[in-house]
Amino acid sequence: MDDINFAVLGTGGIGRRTLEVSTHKDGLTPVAACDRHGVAVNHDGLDVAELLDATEGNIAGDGTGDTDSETRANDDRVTDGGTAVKQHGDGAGIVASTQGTPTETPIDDIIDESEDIDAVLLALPNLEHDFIPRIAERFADAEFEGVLIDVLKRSRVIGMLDEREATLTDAGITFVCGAGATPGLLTGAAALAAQSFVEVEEVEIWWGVGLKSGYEDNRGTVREDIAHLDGYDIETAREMDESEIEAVIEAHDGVLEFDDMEHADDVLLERAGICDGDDVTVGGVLDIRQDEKPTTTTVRVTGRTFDGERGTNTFQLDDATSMAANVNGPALGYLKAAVRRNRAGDYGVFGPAELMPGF
Ligand code: IKT
Repeated sequence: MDDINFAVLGTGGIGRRTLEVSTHKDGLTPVAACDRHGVAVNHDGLDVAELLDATEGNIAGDGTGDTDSETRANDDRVTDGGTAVKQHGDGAGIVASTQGTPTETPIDDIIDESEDIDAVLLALPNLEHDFIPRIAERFADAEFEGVLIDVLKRSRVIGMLDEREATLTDAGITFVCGAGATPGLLTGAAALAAQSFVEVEEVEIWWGVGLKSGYEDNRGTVREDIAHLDGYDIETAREMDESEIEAVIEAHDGVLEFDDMEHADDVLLERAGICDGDDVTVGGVLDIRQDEKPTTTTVRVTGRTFDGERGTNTFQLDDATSMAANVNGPALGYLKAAVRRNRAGDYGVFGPAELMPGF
């Protein structure tokens, strides 16, 4: 029977929706959350409804990646160097909740409470490639023994976590990287679809997201996506102010198409022994004018069977399931799987193609 106390770093779209989804799941008790300005801790369980009410539309350094300054502020070891571009995400946030306490060191405050926490979901921006790996190191240095889990996207970050594997293992940490939708659910689906084959030739991930009403909540994700467009990278995307982001969206008539994204599904499938990372492609369409998905999210795995056939196994998400459902459900499912591993003494860095998520 699962009985898991967990914390969420970041109360942007992902952090808040994770808290919400957890209330529909057995065995998960959210006991701590933080944003740029505050922390909420209750080891008997947070009042999620009150916290969501207080933070909805009132995001403080929202943990979904809006600015370099926000990244710095979330990384409370680093004093803000003053590159601030004032943008969305500077409301009172968690401090507006009756459970919230103001702090200048939100992450350290959660680390201080972590002895009684089984798992920590890092729903933080990763607009500096090593930001999540550095957070992991801080938990290891503080002798946290438990699960860390993130929903990061970029392939190159996995290597940075692998470099820290010995430190994480020595501390007793089970780290799951890339546990959202892609990488995450869709990587895991590709790993299952590959089982029919003895050789995998190609994995194609193609996603569709409609974000009209969800745009405010997911500005950080949109910013991270823009970094994948031709002519942009993570540094330029980080420096853009809101009006520049909106100008890019406008210039594309509200529909952004991405081809050959640097998404860690490639590295994660390769490290699970399924295929060569070069044979994995990730792309998709983000439509900010409507909530309907502009295209059906599909994973196609092409390979050869032991008995000489060549085929393509296809996995599709229903157009009715939202990005929030497809990111946060799997994140909590992988969190459950990781806690089981951790309790069995299995430490180190894992990807979504190596674990079967709990439900
Ligand atoms: C992510 O957050 O995992 C990546 C985003 C795409 C999500 C795909 C969801 C598919 C669906 O709900 O059908 C995007 C790349 N930011």
